[in-house]
Amino acid sequence: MLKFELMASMMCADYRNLEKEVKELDQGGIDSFHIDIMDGRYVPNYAMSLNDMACIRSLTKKPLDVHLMVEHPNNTIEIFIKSLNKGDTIYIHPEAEYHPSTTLQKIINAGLTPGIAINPGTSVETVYEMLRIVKKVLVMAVNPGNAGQMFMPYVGTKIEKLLSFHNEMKYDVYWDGACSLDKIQKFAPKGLKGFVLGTTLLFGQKENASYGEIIQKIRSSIHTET
Ligand code: S6P
Ligand code: MG
Repeated sequence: MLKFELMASMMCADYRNLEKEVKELDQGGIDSFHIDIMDGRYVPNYAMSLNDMACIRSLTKKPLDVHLMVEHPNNTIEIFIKSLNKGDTIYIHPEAEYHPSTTLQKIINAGLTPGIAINPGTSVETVYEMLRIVKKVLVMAVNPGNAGQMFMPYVGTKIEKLLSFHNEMKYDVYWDGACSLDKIQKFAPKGLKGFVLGTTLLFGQKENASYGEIIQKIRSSIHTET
C-alpha cells in the first residue's frame, strides 16, 4: 500500500469554529496540522501567529508542521520552540536568514524536526549543503504568502531533482501550495512523502462532504490508481 502523509493548512480553516475544525480533522484522519506563520515582511500577508499555533497545539496530539514565512527567524525561533513538542517540525526559508544553518541547529538542539521551505524561484543548488542537515524539504508549488493561488508548473523538475538524491541525504520531500488530486497521483508514487491540503482539495470541498470523507476519498483514489 502506498504511504503518504496529508497535512491540513490551518490558515484555510474556519476560525469561528477552530476547536471543532481541529477535532474533525484529527478524527477524520489528517496526519498533521500545517501552521503558516507570516510577518508581513518576508511575505505580504499575516495569516497565523503564535497564539493560533499554541491553541492548535493544545487541541490535538498529532504533530504540528510550522512553516515560518518570517524574516530572520533566528531572532524569534525560541518562542516557537517553547510552545512545540518533540515530533513537531519547523520549516524556515533559507533566503530569510543570514545564517540559516545556525537557525536549523537550534531547531535540532531542541529535539524538533528541522526543515527548509523552497520557493518556486529558488534552485536546489543554492540550498544543497543544508540538505545534509534537514529532515524535511517543503517544495512550494506557489509563491509564499497566500492560499488559493495558481500552481507553478516548473516546480516539477525541482521535485524530480530533490527525489533523485534524497536517500543519500536522508530527507523527505513535501508539497505545499495548490495541491490537487492529480498532483498526489503523480508525485506520491515517485516518492513524495506528504502533501499540504488547503482550499483546493480540503477546505474548499467542505460543503459537499465531511473532512473524514474527503481525506478517505483522497487516500482510496490513490490506492486504486497505483
Ligand atoms: C502559502 C502557504 C500554504 C497555503 C496552502 C494553501 O504561503 O504556505 O501552506 O496555505 O498551500 O493551499 P491552497 O490549496 O489554497 O493553495
Ligand atoms: Mg505553508
